[in-house]
Amino acid sequence: MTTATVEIHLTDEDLTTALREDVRRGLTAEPKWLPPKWFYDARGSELFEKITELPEYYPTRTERALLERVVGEIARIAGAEVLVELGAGSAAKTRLLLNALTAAGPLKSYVPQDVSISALRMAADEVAAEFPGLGVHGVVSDFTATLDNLPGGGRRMVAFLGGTIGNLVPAERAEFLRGIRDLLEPGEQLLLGAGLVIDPVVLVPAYDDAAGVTAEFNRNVLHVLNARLGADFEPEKFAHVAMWDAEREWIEMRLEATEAMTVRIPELDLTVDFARGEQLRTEISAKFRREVLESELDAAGFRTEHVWTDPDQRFALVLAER
Ligand code: AVJ
Repeated sequence: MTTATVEIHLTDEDLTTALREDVRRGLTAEPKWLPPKWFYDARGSELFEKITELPEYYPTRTERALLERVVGEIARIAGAEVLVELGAGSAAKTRLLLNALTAAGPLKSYVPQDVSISALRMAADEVAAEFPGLGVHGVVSDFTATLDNLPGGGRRMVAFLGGTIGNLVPAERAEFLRGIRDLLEPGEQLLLGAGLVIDPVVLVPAYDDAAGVTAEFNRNVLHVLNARLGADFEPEKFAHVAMWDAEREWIEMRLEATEAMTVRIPELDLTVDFARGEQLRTEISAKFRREVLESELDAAGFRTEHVWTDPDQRFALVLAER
């Protein structure tokens, strides 16, 4: 049986150092904020999986159906020897791509990247078992920190699916796209999944579901701070807020203090005051117009080869070439 290899460029200690820096910066800022990557401990990842199954949360199933429909076409234009998947997580949509790319031709290896070693190990082993003959080489790293650890050699296609590009603020997004472009050789490709701007009547409930799963996911970041930094947040005293920023065209998730609170974070030697009604920003999820996607890719040095969308124009898959 073939086995997957996993290379670790991110230790638990690195993660704690990054978390400490982010929390100090974000919670001493005005207004307060935290980066969304800290939602995803084991519980947060489980809650996210539950979100993807909610009736209101259309992005995952829309992207999946779209990918199912066009993956053959993608594979025909692609000709990739190596599929690199950023933020692979459980690699749920990857099988579709791997099936199509192996059927179409020269795919030799799959390189899943993720911050979570446990998710990556499992996904890499499963794919290796399912696709004998395919080399599987996982990379544990933080793609917002560096892309340097991703291997070269073989014609690559980098896949960044799920609409996670929208969780980066515009400046981070530009830097990230430029980083991928710099990593690639001419002729190599990026496959990007991105949520499109749609009616807020559909959009907002996707981030504020009736069952309250997204609210729990949002509050999970406070549980993470309690567990990893010894903070004494009372998560149930924070209310979930999801709002559409029509000007910047992004959904913003916030946690609103339902009463005045003082939170201690002993490992940072930090005390943080919340006024009643004060909001802490925990995530942006930007939605795009097609032209904006293409112009941002162009600015980063990519040429858009093809854009596919679902019939309701809620989600786009873009194939771009360096
Ligand atoms: C990680 C990009 C898929 O922004 O839609 C889900 C995370 N946040 N519900 C998104 C999320 C709230 C999600 N992605």
